[in-house]
Amino acid sequence: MSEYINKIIAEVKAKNPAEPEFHQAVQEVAESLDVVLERHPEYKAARILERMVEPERTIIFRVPWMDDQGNIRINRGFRVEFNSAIGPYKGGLRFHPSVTLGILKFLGFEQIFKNSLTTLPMGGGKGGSDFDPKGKSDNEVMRFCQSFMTELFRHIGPDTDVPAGDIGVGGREIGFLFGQYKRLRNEFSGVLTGKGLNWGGSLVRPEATGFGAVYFAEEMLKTRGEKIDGKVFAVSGFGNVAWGAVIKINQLGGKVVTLSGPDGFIYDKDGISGEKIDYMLKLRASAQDAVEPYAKEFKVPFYAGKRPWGIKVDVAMPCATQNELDGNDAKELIKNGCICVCEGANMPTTLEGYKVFTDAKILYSPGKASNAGGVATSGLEMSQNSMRLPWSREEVDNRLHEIMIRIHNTCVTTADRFGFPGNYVIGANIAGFLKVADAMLDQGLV
Ligand code: NDP
Ligand code: 2IT
Repeated sequence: MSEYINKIIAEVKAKNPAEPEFHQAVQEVAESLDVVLERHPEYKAARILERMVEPERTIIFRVPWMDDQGNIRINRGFRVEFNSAIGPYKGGLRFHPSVTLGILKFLGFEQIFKNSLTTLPMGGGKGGSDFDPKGKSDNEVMRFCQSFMTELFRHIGPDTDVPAGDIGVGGREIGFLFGQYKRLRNEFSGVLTGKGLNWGGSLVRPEATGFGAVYFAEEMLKTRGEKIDGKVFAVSGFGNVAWGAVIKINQLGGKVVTLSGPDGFIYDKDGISGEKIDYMLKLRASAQDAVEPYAKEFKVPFYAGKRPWGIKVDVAMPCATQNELDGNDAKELIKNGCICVCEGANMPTTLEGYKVFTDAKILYSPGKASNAGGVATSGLEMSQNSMRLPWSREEVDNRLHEIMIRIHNTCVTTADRFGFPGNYVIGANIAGFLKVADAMLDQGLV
């Protein structure tokens, strides 16, 4: 690695202590960009990467709310507005007790490159709270969301910053957030995506991240003359992304044999299909943080405290959370004959895992490329809101599919052009970077 890149990484670590996930995301991207910055001294001269690792704006606020027993609770809210060079800040909100500034900075940083890859005009941002939705009533979630939006509303808007869902934030939360925004602004606008179908939401948005990731896996497999039909998949998580992925894998003839939660994983050798997929929605809505009830309901084995990466499968799709697949898991997958790892979650693989996959030369895609279908469909929701015209399911799905094919091709051709054939991480990072970097050059010192 060049001295220049090592220096940037060291500075980010020194300046942002106690943010290991942010360091990890920056390191992966910065190392990929070494070759670009060597070839293009203009980016170095303008200190583009140094500017990119610093959010344009970070908002941190108090979120007081009252629980059902009348106790006052206090959480912390965040919005990291990372980069607006190619469009309004765009990215999800995460409600999970593990949320910290560092987690949201890693997610916001990744979002810059992901959104750039979608080909749609969206900048990068991320937000959320350390609020724990586990075991909360609908009324408690509503009061929390209203309090959260009572501060956030002054910082966002359809042309400024457009939040959406992520872990712990789905249709219900977007509804409460939207209602409060509308009330405070006296304005009905496309300020959030992932809205309900009756009030400006887009068809296919709930399924989009999972569908998009499977479309991406299909393209990867094609490069080796393979297809989804007949393949066995390990999926982790059981939330929104995992659900969409399981539906699409089934539609294309694949079989999913695992799901996971913070409590462990289930192994269903007959495949998760039909009513079992609908059961995933119930499991998610129960907010119990556990996948074990699936094992009881369908009488399949449950492995407490374990991850699903030791099961023999053709394709692995981590769809739960960051750093859920490490170097040992990666070796285990390869030992068992896995040929493709397609990330649905954001940064689910550690840097060691990435190295294992690259050395083994298996198909491996980073989340910022393969899970971009979610935010891309959010972009399509924004277009429909601006036109005030909804598109049909087929229209949205076709556009999503085309976007995923295009992102795949961009990753492949960019990796080739810069001398790393088959490396989707480098392809995605460079392609995502170039568009944003050029926009920043055009816009002067901002
Ligand atoms: P959900 O809240 O719907 O589901 C998240 C899943 O991961 C749940 O099964 C959850 O279990 C599990 N999980 C959460 N935290 C942990 C943890 N610390 N350890 C183990 N399991 C955990 O979220 P999504 O499906 O929306 O998000 C999943 C991933 O996909 C995240 O990385 C997210 O950033 C990413 N993503 C989401 C997009 C979207 O449009 N929703 C778009 C692109 C990426 P539990 O809740 O019980 O803890
Ligand atoms: O990580 C992600 O891309 C998301 N959570 C979706 C963001 C969005 O704005 O739809």
